Amino acid sequence: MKENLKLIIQIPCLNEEENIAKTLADLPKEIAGISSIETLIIDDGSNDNTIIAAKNAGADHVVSFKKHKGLACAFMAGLNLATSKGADIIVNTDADGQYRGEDIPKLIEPILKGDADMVIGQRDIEKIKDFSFIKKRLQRLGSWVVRQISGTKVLDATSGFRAYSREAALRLNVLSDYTYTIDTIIQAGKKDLALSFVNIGRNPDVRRSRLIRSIPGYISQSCATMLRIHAAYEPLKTFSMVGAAIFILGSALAIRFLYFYFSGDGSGHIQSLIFGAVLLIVGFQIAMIGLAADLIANNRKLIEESLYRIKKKEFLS
Ligand SMILES: Nc1nc2c(ncn2[C@@H]2O[C@H](COP(=O)(O)OP(=O)(O)O)[C@@H](O)[C@H]2O)c(=O)[nH]1
Ligand SMILES: [Mg+2]
Repeated sequence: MKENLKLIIQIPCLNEEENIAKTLADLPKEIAGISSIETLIIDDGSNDNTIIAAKNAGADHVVSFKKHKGLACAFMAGLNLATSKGADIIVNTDADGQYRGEDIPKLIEPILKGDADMVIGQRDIEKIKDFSFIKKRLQRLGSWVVRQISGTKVLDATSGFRAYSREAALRLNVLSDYTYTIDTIIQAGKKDLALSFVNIGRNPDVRRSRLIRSIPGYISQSCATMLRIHAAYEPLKTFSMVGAAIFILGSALAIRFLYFYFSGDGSGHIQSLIFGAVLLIVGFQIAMIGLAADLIANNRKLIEESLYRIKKKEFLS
């Protein structure tokens, strides 16, 4: 890696007037191997005095959305801004002090060593007293699903405490407006970015989570994200699997009908013949949609490559 490395620590905020000063004060002022550390606050249209509090507490860069846009949007704006300001490494942390500044050197170490593009700080979910039994089970199940989809070894998929190399920051494109945590892991897996994991500590919650307002809402949002991102990167696989399942069911019904037909009892099974034919058509159509989606996904790959090259040039100056 080059010398004079710049680390930017970004903190997306929504109404964090009360916590931001303490969180900023907890961040390390120097780290071996890093020549400058700057902080970046992305205020998502807060209606309290988050911006003033952050500026008073010495934040280096503060951007503010006039209107609330969602955490994923703030996260992406942070990555783009940090890279435009010359960051070689970007750390994302929460404003409510859940994560510990003292863990940042450990978090960026795999990037400094040249071993990783993205590092996830993993909490020991079972030991978190603030998480209910159900939330712990869901976190583990969710991380398992993300592991299957992304082909990575992530254990704490929803951790927001992460480090990104400049390369990863230029490559990731989050389109959802709610969560970026799952989306970025799947993208890292699909884009062959090198992922590392480090174990981190955690401070007790100072307030309720604003992201997980209700568990059913959170589950449905997360499932939708996983489905969409999986379909975006593996469209042929996703659609042809669904299409094939329906097609096989239709074929079974058609074979059943043919059996009766040749046994001389065809007229009594017209209903199942119609149902079978419908399933065959629907299954085939879904597989065809997969082909169209695959063509669109190829375009996404080209567009992402162009965007990467544009950003790389644009942020160089
Ligand atoms: N930009 C933005 N940040 C948010 C939003 N909701 C929460 N945050 C920030 O994201 C971080 C994590 O939020 P939090 O409510 O603590 O959720 P938790 O991770 O489940 O504890 C904090 O820094 C919040 O200020 C939002 O809608 N937009
Ligand atoms: Mg929190």
